[in-house]
Amino acid sequence: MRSRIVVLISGGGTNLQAIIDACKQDNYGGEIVAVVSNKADAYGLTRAQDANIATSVLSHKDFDSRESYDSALVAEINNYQPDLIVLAGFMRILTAKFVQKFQGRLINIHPSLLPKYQGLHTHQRAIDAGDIEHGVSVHFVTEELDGGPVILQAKVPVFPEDNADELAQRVHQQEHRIYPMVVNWCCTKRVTMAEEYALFDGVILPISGYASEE
Ligand code: NHR
Ligand code: GAR
Repeated sequence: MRSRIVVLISGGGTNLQAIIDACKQDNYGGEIVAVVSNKADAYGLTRAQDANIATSVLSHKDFDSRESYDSALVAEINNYQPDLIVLAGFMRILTAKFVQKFQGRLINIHPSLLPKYQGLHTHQRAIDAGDIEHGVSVHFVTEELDGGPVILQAKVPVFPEDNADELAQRVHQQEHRIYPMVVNWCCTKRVTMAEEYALFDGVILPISGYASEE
């Protein structure tokens, strides 16, 4: 049985698209049962509808606190009985209560080599710091913003003439390679979370996540 995936988005949904495409493989471990956005105009909603996936919009602007928004979000997600919740460009910080409900079943893709550059504007910050490499991390979501255990990272070079958009594009290409793969690992339980660690085939991963030896 394929794992049931709910994807949370706020925007364009190119990572969502990469996962939608991966789900078409016969041997993929999961299926997307719903896409939930906090923004009604997110283009990712169109991508989901085009793939015949259920969508819902839950705007944070209709709620007067983070707690009330997150309770409604939990209820909405639970309608779909997911095994895995995937943040794909979801731009609202989640409360501790939300995270606790789904801990170990909740992953995010963050555009930096964590623990560097938690939070926003990561590409500009990497350029401003003069970094020669940058990248992307997939991690389990915990209460600590962008602080949960890393599952996998991919690196890209930073070239001297890069602006933030060019660098973001390079990072995006890597995001679309690694996120569908990690989602599959979570669906098949190759990757799990125990305490504050990510495990791969039952073995604790190092802080930078899985490193292929091939
Ligand atoms: N929630 C928790 N508890 N833990 C994490 O690790 C989370 C999270 C929610 C989202 C994604 C994250 C990222 O990859 C993520 C990880 C939004 C903000 C933010 O500041 C920061 C990090 C991330 C997502 N959001 C503003 C807020 O007030 C709103 C910004 C906006 O709307 O543009 O929520 O980078
Ligand atoms: C991605 O680059 C993702 O890493 C980043 O937003 C983009 C979403 O693109 N996530 C965050 O910055 C989370 N705060 P997409 O909507 O095209 O997948």
